[in-house]
Amino acid sequence: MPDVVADLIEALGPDVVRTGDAVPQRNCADWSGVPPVRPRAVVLARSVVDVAAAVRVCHAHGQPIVPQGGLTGLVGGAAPGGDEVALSLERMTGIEEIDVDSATMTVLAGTPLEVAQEAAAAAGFTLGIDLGARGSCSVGGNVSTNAGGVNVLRFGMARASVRGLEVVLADGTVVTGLNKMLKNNAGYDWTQLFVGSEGTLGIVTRVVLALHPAQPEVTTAFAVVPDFVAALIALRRLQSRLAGQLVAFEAMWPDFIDFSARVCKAHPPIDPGAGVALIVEAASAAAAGGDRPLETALADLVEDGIVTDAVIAKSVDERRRIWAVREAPPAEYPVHVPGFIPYDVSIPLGAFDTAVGELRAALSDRWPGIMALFYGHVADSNLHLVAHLPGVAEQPRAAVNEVVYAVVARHGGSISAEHGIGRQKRPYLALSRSPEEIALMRRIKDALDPTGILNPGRVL
Ligand code: FAD
Ligand code: LAC
Ligand code: ZN
Repeated sequence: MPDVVADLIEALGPDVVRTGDAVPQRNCADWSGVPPVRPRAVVLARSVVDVAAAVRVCHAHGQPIVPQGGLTGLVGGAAPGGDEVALSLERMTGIEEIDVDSATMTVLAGTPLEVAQEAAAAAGFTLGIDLGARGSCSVGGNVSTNAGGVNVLRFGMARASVRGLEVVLADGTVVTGLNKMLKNNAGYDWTQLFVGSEGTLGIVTRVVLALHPAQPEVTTAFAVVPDFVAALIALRRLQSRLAGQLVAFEAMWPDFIDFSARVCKAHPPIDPGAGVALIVEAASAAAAGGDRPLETALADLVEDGIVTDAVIAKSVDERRRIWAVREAPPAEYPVHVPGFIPYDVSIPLGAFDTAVGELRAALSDRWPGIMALFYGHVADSNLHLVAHLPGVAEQPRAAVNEVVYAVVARHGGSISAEHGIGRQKRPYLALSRSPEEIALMRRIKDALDPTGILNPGRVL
């Protein structure tokens, strides 16, 4: 019987199916830092027809498949094993339609997020998904991980932007549900089942995204508060003053700011010292002839002694430089701290400050000199932590996980706020989900992928 690779080549040709030295290096790893592994083959699908054909062949052979988008995932979900076939969507790019009346956009799953954002803006809309990896990550990857990012406060997680999907099931069946309507309760909303399923239930090939009216202007501020308690007071005050106009509220602790400035050369516009730095962004009413409500609200917070100092970006370039303080480190970790251990936990906001203190103490007690950078989308209860032991070739990933997740579990948090479980967090799923929840997930997986060929070893 011909092997799976021979059958794939026969079905799709050698330009689509690459093996051996013809496997591109980029398809051998994702951003999570797991060592690169060359998969058995890479399928560079050109269309949903190619995806369905590849999945059918793999299904017939019981061949494991790892779906790949932009490969910016941080949990090893798209990093291939040597016995897997990587199914890459990177050639399946393009905006198929912008429906102005429905305020939706239909895109091929491999489309880079930034391309979709720019197309939405050109048509007078805003796309509700945004994250630092926007230039490289794909819309299909954003959907498959239910990505969070910097605008969740205003627009929700990726799932809130999904109106319809086309997916290829584990046996190669194509299911097309390109719904554009806000309301459609005709039976189960199966599309949401695939959102955040990390490639374990099906391959996403097309996405209908909800669009929002273009924001005429945003005001971006870099502010400093003495501590996290003040950050929470500022958040609540801004939320009530700006009534739904708050788009981003990011916090960065001193170690992160120091790394950003010293290592990435992204200097903050004001020195936060020992305080917590914030990036706050809000839609402004200036275009409608009003004032800049964020500016006024921050001035009041300074007067009340809650915010120590704040600057407002006065130009596109100043805005870019403020965001660079937040976005440069995650983009540069692999260069400066190879083997870095990233976390995207969530912690109830009331326990956040205590948990940050406990995490910092527990890590430095156990590993004196450890680098621990704290930052995050704090309005979403989402704390990022990046840990790295200087000069250590083999980072003690499992031991650091134990220390971090013990604190998270103690405070009733989640081991993943936004990046997902992938391979790297799989052993810890039970810290955040009950046995009954995991058993339900297993039943869903078994129903949709009974032979277990889709992204095995991820999530479950
Ligand atoms: P990949 O890495 O290619 O894949 C991710 C997972 O989805 C894998 O399990 C893969 O098998 C599966 N998959 C990919 N495409 C498909 C498909 N079409 N069908 C089925 N399964 C598929 N994440 C956040 O949530 N918020 C952030 O703020 C954020 N910031 C980041 C900043 C940087 C600098 C980096 C490097 C990453 C960041 N991430 C963030 C993580 C990552 O960018 C997101 O998880 C993103 O959604 C992954 O998209 P991707 O196309 O790169 O997916
Ligand atoms: C960020 C990624 C790490 O927010 O999720 O920078
Ligand atoms: Zn994030």
